[in-house]
This record gives sequence, C-alpha cells and structure tokens, in this order.
Amino acid sequence: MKAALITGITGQDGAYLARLLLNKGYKVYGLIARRSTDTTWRLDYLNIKNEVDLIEGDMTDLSSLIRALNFSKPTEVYNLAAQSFVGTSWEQPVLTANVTAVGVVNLLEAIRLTNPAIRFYQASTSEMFGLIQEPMQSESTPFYPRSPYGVAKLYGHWITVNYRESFGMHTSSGILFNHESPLRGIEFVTRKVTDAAARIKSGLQSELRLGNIDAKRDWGFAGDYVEAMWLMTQQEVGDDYVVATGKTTTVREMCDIAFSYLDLDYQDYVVIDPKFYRPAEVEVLLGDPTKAITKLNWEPETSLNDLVRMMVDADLQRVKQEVSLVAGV
Ligand code: NAP
Ligand code: F7E
Repeated sequence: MKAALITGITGQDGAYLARLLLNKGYKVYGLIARRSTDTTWRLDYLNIKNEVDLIEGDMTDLSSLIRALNFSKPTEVYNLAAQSFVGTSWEQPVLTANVTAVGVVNLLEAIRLTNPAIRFYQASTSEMFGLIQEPMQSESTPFYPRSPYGVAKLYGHWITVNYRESFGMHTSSGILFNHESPLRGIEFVTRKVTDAAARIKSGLQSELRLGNIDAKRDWGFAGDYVEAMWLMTQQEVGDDYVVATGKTTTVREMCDIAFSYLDLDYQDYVVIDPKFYRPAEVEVLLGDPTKAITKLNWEPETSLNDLVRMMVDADLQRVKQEVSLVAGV
C-alpha cells in the first residue's frame, strides 16, 4: 500500500488532498502542529478525520519532521504547510520565513537523511510572480515577489529545484495560482465575500469592508488543484508546473457574482477600507497552464461562477446552522 505524509493537512488543500489520496487507496498521515484549539474542522467537514493518522510536529522543528518520516515511512511527501496569508507576512515576516522558507529545507533534509527515494511535492505559488514580468505567467516567466510571503516561497521553490539537481531526488514544485473552496480560510478575499453575502442575506451583517477590489486573480477550485499535485508525484521525474485556469477576474467582479447569486447588489454593501490595502500589491495574475494540461493531462474543471456559488451555498448553510443553534432549534 502506498503511504503519503501531508504537512498542512488541517489546511484547505491538505484536507482535499487527504480525501483524494484516501480515495486512491493510500495510507494517509498528516503532520499536525500543536495549537491551543482544535484545528481539524476541515477533516470533519469532509468526514475523513478518523481515516487519517495525525502525527504531531512543526515545520520549524527538524527533529519532529525526522520522527514523522520514521513513523509514517511514506512513499510520497506533500509539503503544504505554510504561513500562507500574504497580509500576515508583513506583520510576521520572520515567522513566515521560518515556516514557509526554512521549513522546506528542514523537510527536504529530513527526507534526504531518512529516505531520499521519497517523492516530494512543494506548494509553490503564483505570488512568486508578484510584479508580473509577462502578461501570462508560465514556468519560464521571471519571478518578482512583492511580499515577505512571496519571497519565502521563492526560497522554497528554488531549494526544491536544487535538491532535484544536486541529489537526483524526485522533487516537484507546483506553482499554483489562487484556488478556493468552501474550506477556504475566512481571511482570504473570496471566502470573506461569500461569508459576508450569506450573512447580509440573512440579516446578520450590514456591510462588507474590503481593500483593493480592482486586483485581478486567476481563481480555480481547490478540489481540482489537488489532483494536479498528485499527478506531479506520479511522473517519472520531478518537475515544475504552473496550475491555473488561464482566466483572470477582478475582486469587484467576484463580489458581483456572489451577491447577485443572492439577488443583492454588492455596491450597496461594499465599503472600501484602507486598512485592507497592502504595502505592496500584486495587481494582476494570469497563469498559463499549458504544460500541466499537456504533460500531466490535467484540466481545471470548475468555472469561477460555479465555484463562487458553491461557496455561497456552503456559507448560507453555515449561517442557518449558526442561527438555529442560537435559537436553540
Ligand atoms: P492554509 O489553509 O493556510 O493551510 C496551511 C497549513 O499549514 C495548515 O494546516 C497549518 O496548520 C499548517 N501550518 C502552518 N504553520 C505550520 C507549522 N509551523 N508547522 C506545521 N504546520 C503548519 O493553506 P492552503 O490554502 O491549504 O494552501 C496550502 C499550501 O499551498 C500553502 O503552502 C500555501 O502557501 C500554498 N498555496 C496556496 C494557494 C491557494 O490559493 N490556496 C496558492 C498557491 C500556493 P494550522 O491549521 O495549525 O494553522
Ligand atoms: O487576496 C485583494 C488583495 O488574500 C486576493 C493565498 O492563498 O493566493 C492567496 O494569496 C486579492 C489581493 O489572496 C481584500 O489585496 C481586497 O490582491 O484572497 P487573498 P492572495 O493574497 O492572492 C496565493 C496564490 C497564495 O499563495 C496565498 O497563500 O484580494 N483584497 N480586499 C483583499 N484580500 C483580503 N484577504 N481581504 C480583503 O479585504
């Protein structure tokens, strides 16, 4: 039986990837960081909490990574753990570097020391393109990160390439553009919008405060994107791939999709708040997924309209449950 270790299993992608690998018959282990509150709600949401084996550990603690590898004996490791919120990376740049950059080399070293034959996936990001150098970004587009997060991820990307070239290890870097789902953290703009639309519709909220709504992103569905991660580790050799939809949309248009689905006009509720502007913005991202489509035979299946509606429906459901809980129904 194949075994996989997923770091960041409690995050959005970790939960979807765990479900995918379980469905493929893998034994799934997940690294779980010690927190003062329970972080496993996404595994509960997908009803897989009892099917995965959680091992305590932290990306900043090399010894815990070695222990996790010795215990799980995986054939594949997916490194999804990160301080992943761009906004926070200006508030906590050192933590972001320790987890999101140095954490990657910790894990690669742990693999090299325990079993260098393990296949490794690194969660790289379109944020590395930052101030874009080409209108459509592909694997050959030069990088220009704009946040401490983007800079940290760039280290993670290059150290992944370097371990492939230096030690012949099977390492892949997935340069994933924004991907969302009902399991997205509430601090990210799509989920902030769909949650607010559901609350406004239910009479629980009166406005939505946002920053730069003219920013453009290439948004896909996380459930589609974890498939690409798995495909990368199944190739004969490790490589780098852009995973994207090839379409870009403003935050403003995304708001319109969410609110009009509920027969609301977003302009009646959105308030621009400078608090949500970033010190350096990534204005536009647009990925070219040709290599993933041709070499991995991967395809994005969910349109932005369907994705946003799926998220609004899930948030409406959550709001309903919250309301009936408060009412004691
Ligand atoms: P996410 O929901 O923020 O999940 C991040 C995961 O990392 C969580 O499980 C978190 O654990 C864990 N983590 C944080 N610090 C850790 C530490 N010190 N040690 C161990 N685990 C730690 O992120 P996501 O959206 O699923 O993204 C998955 C990965 O892909 C991330 O590396 C992200 O940077 C990258 N990425 C995401 C996107 C996107 O659009 N979603 C695009 C490109 C790349 P807790 O639950 O305990 O906090
Ligand atoms: O912002 C603008 C904001 O925080 C998207 C992470 O998964 O994807 C994600 O990073 C855009 C930005 O995602 C608000 O300025 C306006 O231009 O949803 P976001 P992100 O920064 O693109 C990449 C690929 C990753 O790798 C990251 O880990 O929306 N925006 N108003 C806002 N953003 C937020 N969060 N909140 C606002 O109120």
